[in-house]
This record gives sequence, C-alpha cells and structure tokens, in this order.
Amino acid sequence: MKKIDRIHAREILDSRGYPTLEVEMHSGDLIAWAGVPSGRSTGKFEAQELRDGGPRFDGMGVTKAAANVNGLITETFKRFPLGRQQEFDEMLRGMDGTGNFSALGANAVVGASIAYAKLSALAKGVYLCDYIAGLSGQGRRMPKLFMNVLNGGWHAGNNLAVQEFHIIPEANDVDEAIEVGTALYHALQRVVKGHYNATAIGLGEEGGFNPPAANTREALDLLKEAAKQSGFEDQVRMGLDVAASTFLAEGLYVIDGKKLSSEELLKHLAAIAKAYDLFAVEDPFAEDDKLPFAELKKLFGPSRHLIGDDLTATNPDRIHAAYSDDAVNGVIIKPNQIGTLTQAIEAANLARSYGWLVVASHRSGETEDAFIADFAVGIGADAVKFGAPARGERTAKYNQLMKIFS
Ligand code: 2PG
Ligand code: MG
Repeated sequence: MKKIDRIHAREILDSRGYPTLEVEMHSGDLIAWAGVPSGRSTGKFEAQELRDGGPRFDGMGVTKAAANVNGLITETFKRFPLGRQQEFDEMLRGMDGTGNFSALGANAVVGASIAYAKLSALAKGVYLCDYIAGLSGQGRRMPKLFMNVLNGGWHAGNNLAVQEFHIIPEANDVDEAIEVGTALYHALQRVVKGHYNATAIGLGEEGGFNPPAANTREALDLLKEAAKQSGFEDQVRMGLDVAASTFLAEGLYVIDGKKLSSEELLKHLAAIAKAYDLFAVEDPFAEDDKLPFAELKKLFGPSRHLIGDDLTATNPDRIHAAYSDDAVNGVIIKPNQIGTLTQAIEAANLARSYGWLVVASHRSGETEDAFIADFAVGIGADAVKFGAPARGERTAKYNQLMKIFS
C-alpha cells in the first residue's frame, strides 16, 4: 500500500472571512486537500478547536493548529500506510490524550483525518463516498435535503430566535429534490421582497434569506407562501433548528417577544410543530436542559423527528445517554464536533442502531470543500443539512451530491 510522503497545513479563509485550516497530504504523485469547517453556535460538548488568540484576525488565526499538523502530526505519520483509517484516527486520539482534542486542536485533527481519508480513497482508486461506506458498512441511500432557506439566530441579523428554517422536499431522486428546493428558494425571494421590501432579501451565514420577520410563525408563513407560489406545496415539509442554547439568558428562553421557561417553550414549540406539521425540530432546548426533551418527544410521537445536535455532539457516549433518556429520535452528525472520521462513523452507526434519523451536517463556517456530501452518502445518512442552495460553499455540497447520484 502507498504511504504518506508529506503533510502540510496552512491557513485559508472560511465563508465568514476568518482563517480556517487546510490540510494537504501527499503520497507519490497523489495529493488530497481537506478544508476544515467551523461552527458559530457550537455546543458545550464539542471537541475543541485551537485558535491563536491575540489581535490577528480577531484572535481567530489557526497558525498554532497548522504548526501541530506540520510538526507532531507530520513526524508521527510520515511513511504511515494509507487505507488504515481506524488506526490513523486512533493514533491521533492517543497523541492528543485530552478526550476533546484540546491539545492538538480538533481543527488540526479533523483536517488530518479527512485529508487521510481522501488520499486513501485516491490510492485505492475509489470514490470518496465508497471509501467511507467501506468504513461504515452502510449502503447508499438517497438523503432527504434539509435546506435552510431562511436564517435567524446567530446566523443572521434579524429578530428571529430560531436559527434555521428548513424546507424538506419529498422527491424520488436528488435532482428532483434540488429542483423542488430551488424553486421554493426562488419563490421565497419574491415572497420576502413582496412582504417587506427589496432590502429584506439579503442572505444569512448559511445562504438563507434574512428577513425582518417578527417571530417564528411569521417566518414559517413566508415558507408556506413560497411553497404555494412555487407550485410544489404538496411536495415539501418544513423543519427547524431551534438552536435554543443561543437564546437562553438567565434560565429563560428569549423567543418571539417572550421570556419562556422550559415548560413554556415546550408548549410553544409543540403548538408550532403541530400547526405547521413540522417534519423535524432540532435542539429545541439547551444541551443541559435535559428534562423537557423526553416530554416533547412523547408529544411528537413517531411521525415527527426530534433531533439532537448540541445535545449529542456526535459523541457516542452522549448519543447513548440521550437514548437512555429517551430524549430524541434523530441526530446531527458533524465530524468536527467529535474530531476524527472513525468516531463520527461510530456515532452515526450507534444512532442508526437505535432506529434514529441520521442527519449529516455542514457547519455555518464552511469552505468550498464538499467532503460532507461524500461523508453523508458514505454513512448512509437519512438526511443532510447543507444550508441554502446558494453561496458557493453551500452549492459545492449540493453539486457533489448531484454528481454522486447521477
Ligand atoms: C447547527 C450548525 C450548522 P453551527 O447548529 O446545526 O447548521 O450551526 O455550525 O453554527 O453550529
Ligand atoms: Mg444545530
């Protein structure tokens, strides 16, 4: 088997204009690159990125993480054979030793793990998604698209507390899902412009519109109207990423002009989910506000999905705990929340063994790297979150999905 000849990490820019890491890995004449994503509404239990601090780039530089790749990681893995993903990832864990990659930096680790996977796929002469499927043991399935067409919370500059408003096309194949989703996205632009004014069609950090909607229901009404105008009303469901920890202040959830206790938020969200027949609701409560999850899940029943993100953090231990608490029936999987590809695959397979909906997700800070699309297909994800079908760092993922399934 071919071996690693060279590893080199550098700073590049992410979609917010902040530095992120790119890891380049060579074997003979083969080269692979991995662009590392970065979250804004990061959960407490995620693996820890290493940032430089100091005045440069508002403290967001990643030269220390790059130095860890170019130093310790390169020294350890030079001449290491390709195609041994589990061993590679296990060694990264051992080298770091902290359990959350706060020594090497989760950004350094996930960049190395992804670059190694890409180079291994090249060396084997297989598609990246098939290389990952070989690791996960899952077959290909067409994922549903959770398209985040309207942004709020920390991803936008409006008054919406809820972070993401998804439209979820019902379709027979990826091309049809993209067609339905984009038709609705374009109709939404017209609806937003008509309802407010032309200045309201600016985009949030994941490419969704950023209108001055007064509350969650008003935003969902815009989506409904757009679905109607697109002609695909019967072919779409809606969903939310509430990202509730981002609007929790002094023990109360500040949402829709109110300050709500957990119990009140539960009622508020349950009523909205019913009124709009939501397909999925992610992170309805903060990650350490565990009690209401099970109650909301019970109210939802099996036809609606309650999805953990900050709660579960792509961490098999936390996923198991959420299962024991009967907290959710779906999970977000983000490789950079846990650090290595092997751990992310383990998390996805564990969730699947519980019969949960597995949703592979990008981050709000992204690069043009389309890795997450291959990853989603490789783990047999039931759904994907790639943001809106607009802005190059988002369309890169949709385009890769279209390539894989064409
Ligand atoms: C989320 C993500 C991605 P961020 O909360 O699910 O949409 O946001 O990357 O900012 O954590
Ligand atoms: Mg989320």
